[in-house]
Amino acid sequence: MEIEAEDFYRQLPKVELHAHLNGSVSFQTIEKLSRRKPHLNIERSMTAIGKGQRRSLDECFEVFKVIHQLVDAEEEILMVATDVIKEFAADGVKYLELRSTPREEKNTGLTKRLYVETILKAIQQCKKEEVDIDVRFLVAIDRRNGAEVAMETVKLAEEYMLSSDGLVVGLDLSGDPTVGHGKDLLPALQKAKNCGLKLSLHLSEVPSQLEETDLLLSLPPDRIGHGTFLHPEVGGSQNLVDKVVQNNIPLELCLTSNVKGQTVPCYSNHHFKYWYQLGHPCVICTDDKGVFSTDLSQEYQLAASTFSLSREAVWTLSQQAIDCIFAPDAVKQQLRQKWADVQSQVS
Ligand code: 6MZ
Repeated sequence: MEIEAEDFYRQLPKVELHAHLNGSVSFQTIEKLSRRKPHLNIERSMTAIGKGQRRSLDECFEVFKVIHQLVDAEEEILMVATDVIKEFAADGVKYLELRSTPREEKNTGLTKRLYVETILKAIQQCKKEEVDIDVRFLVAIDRRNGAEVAMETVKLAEEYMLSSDGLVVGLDLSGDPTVGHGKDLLPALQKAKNCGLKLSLHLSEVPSQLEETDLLLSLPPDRIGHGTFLHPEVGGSQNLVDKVVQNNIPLELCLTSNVKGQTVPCYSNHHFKYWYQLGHPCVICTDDKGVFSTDLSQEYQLAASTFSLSREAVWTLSQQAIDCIFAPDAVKQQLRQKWADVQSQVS
């Protein structure tokens, strides 16, 4: 007898490669945080976009500001990071690359260094508790903060890449895509690449970034976040597609995030279809599971129902995500074994 769809997707072992820490905070954790700061008067609609609701991308970025107010001290970062890791594990995620922008908060004594160390502490704590998930960290650059901060962030990331026992594996470029230009950040990104940090860059999340995308593809990055407007059917270009294909750069695709943030009009118009049909490596991800009220099982299920993927195709999709992780080959081998073990149990 075939197992129920919901159980199938939850039991499917999964890889999550595009998850922003503060966008991934669940409602339960937000409630705990709100109780600590009742003066902020946080309501549900301020931190999460419910079913059927949409916002502009600008409004989404306002939501992150509210969450940042709730999460501005060491203790809160530790709580948020451990809760998020455990929630991903409960959803059947076996390997997670979490990303977050180091922040300093004068009021609470938080420094960027302490920020990174606290996330690493959460990862180590979960490991000690034998939570069944391998977690790595990508240090994020918020493009709004400009070239100087980007360079400082790269130095911090490099330092922790060398001292964190393999937990820091790379760098993320994110933040409001309508602010700033990638050319200013190129030296920092180039430095990161030269010192061995893997690069995941948000590219063409909004239209009219063709020149920036072309420039940043010349690095080239190791993975692309979103890439919504890369292909010619949505105003991108064949030249950009060719560069992505020739360099075999995997795309991290976040269906609900793009639909709720209105950069994609509906699920069936999602660019997953274009890249999947091309046979190009695509990894289904959540982006901000708290803000967009989703989880990775649901995202796989939505991709399957929208694009008529068989269970076998879904299984292959989750398995192929292993090839795109930033951790070394030995970790990929362990994960492949894990997938094989689960497959032999269910069949
Ligand atoms: C671009 C995004 C994003 O870093 O404080 N972020 N950047 N596009 C998106 N699409 C919706 N979603 C999240 O997590 C929140 C930060 O992640 C980035 C933004 O910089 C946001 O402030 P952290 O853990």
